[in-house]
Amino acid sequence: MKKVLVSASLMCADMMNMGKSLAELEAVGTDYLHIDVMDGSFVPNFALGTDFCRALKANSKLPLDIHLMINDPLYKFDKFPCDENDVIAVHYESCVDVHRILCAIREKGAKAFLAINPATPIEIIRECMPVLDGALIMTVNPGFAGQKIFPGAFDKVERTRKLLDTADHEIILEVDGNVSFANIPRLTEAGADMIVVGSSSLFSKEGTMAENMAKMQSLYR
Ligand code: S6P
Ligand code: MG
Repeated sequence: MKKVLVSASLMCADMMNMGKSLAELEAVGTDYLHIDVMDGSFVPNFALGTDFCRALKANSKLPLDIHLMINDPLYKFDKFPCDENDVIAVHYESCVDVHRILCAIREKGAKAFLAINPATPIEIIRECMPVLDGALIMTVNPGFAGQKIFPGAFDKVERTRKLLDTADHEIILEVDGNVSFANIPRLTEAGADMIVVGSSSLFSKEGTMAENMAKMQSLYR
């Protein structure tokens, strides 16, 4: 079976039973906990934050995948707990000096990922590749779960894979947004090696978490 890293979007978990969800996520073999941090300004929604991340660190062994959808992340990212196994993703669209923050994330000891919105061209990734551990391609506009993938997402992922393969070190290609059972084959075939999974797959009400994970794994191409 192809190895694809699974990052579970906790925004889609049962907030009133987070301890149970964390235990289930560990049991089914989730690789990362995806935390959508939203400030109501960079995106039109509020969600999750530093206290939640600290609680996860204290209650789970799984590494964090912190997706910062906030303005001025340079002055805020170091409020989040992280170590060398954790990912911090910042948006190109949210900061003037994106190279500076990517370097600062690495200096802090975490993995630096650069996230881009559907309308942002992949070419901006090229100049940052020497300091990148991963690229996060948003396959929906950021802010909400339960959206539809944007037309052209598969082609964008394929072009990004080709670009990242020209780097002199391995760069992970993460995709986020409507990573559904129907879209997983095309996204993994296009070169995604880390998938953010939420309401349309891992947390789908169609099956148990274990059944949903097994179904996802059968769809990797
Ligand atoms: C969206 C956010 C995502 C969602 C995830 C939800 O702004 O960054 O991480 O939580 O995409 O999954 P789904 O299957 O509902 O699209
Ligand atoms: Mg996200």
